[in-house]
Amino acid sequence: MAMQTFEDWMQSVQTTVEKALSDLLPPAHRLPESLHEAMRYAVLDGGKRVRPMLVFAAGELVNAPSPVLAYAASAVEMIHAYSLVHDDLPCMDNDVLRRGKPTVHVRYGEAGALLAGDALQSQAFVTLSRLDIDPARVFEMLRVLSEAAGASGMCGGQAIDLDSVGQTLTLPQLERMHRLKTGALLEASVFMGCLCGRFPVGEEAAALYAYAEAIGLAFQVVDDVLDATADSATLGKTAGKDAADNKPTYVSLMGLDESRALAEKLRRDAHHALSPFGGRADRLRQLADLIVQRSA
Ligand code: GRG
Repeated sequence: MAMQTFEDWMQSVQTTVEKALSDLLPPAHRLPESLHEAMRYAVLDGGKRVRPMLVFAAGELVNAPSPVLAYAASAVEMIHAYSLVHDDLPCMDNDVLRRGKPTVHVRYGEAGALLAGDALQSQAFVTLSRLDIDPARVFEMLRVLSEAAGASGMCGGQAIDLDSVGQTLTLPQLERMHRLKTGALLEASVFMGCLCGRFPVGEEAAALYAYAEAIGLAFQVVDDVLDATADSATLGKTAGKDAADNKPTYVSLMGLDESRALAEKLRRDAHHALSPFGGRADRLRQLADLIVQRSA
């Protein structure tokens, strides 16, 4: 059978995940309606769904069942959406545009956005706890996702980010911040996908760790380049914020050309890491290309 094109595969994952998210989130008409509406507004009908696609691509490598992948992918996307809602709040990045729409606090107020983010985080773990598979595997997914989201991952990176405004960071310090803030959840997406099937061991496990690390960092290097070069309409969020907020970025530390070269090197590292899988890992390779070559 001919392999589905990457575009068709992306479309089918996006459709599957959109449906799963809609089913797994509380219905908008259930009380308290404003909270449920805000949760759905934050998650549905927007975003590139890069993390869910990583879950599916990694899961397909280990023959994981699609319905299980849809739950795992939805849980990761709920955590990601919650982080965006909280990051956009006036006490953090103070932004009014996200995914081409007014941010959640603009639409539902600050308290509404805070609560919607909190509830999305809980809903992610509720979702995983409802998986009807080996409980040991569910436990491992809960551990992987909570570690990636918490103080040793995304929240820790966000704290360093907030403390770094107006500071000069060294490249290793910048890399550490991004590995936590952005990389941890992207890496977890790969591992969550693998946990939906039989997690690879030995050389293959090491290959996946190396791949996940490379794309996690590449994503942020490209994010810094796009913030400096793309416009708000293309990004669906306010462009040029890093420089306006005096934030250390790859672009401010290395310049545009070197940042682009670094992203390309990380893309090649990601491809190289997957060599033990041969052609079986082509979706993960295509996702590495997408992450580095994207324009939004
Ligand atoms: C508030 C706990 C807490 C954490 C926030 C992820 C994050 C940490 C902040 C988001 C700010 C930001 C723009 C980070 C750069 C990388 C990033 C996560 C971009 C947004 O992810 P995309 O491009 O977004 O995958 P879509 O909308 O496509 O899902």
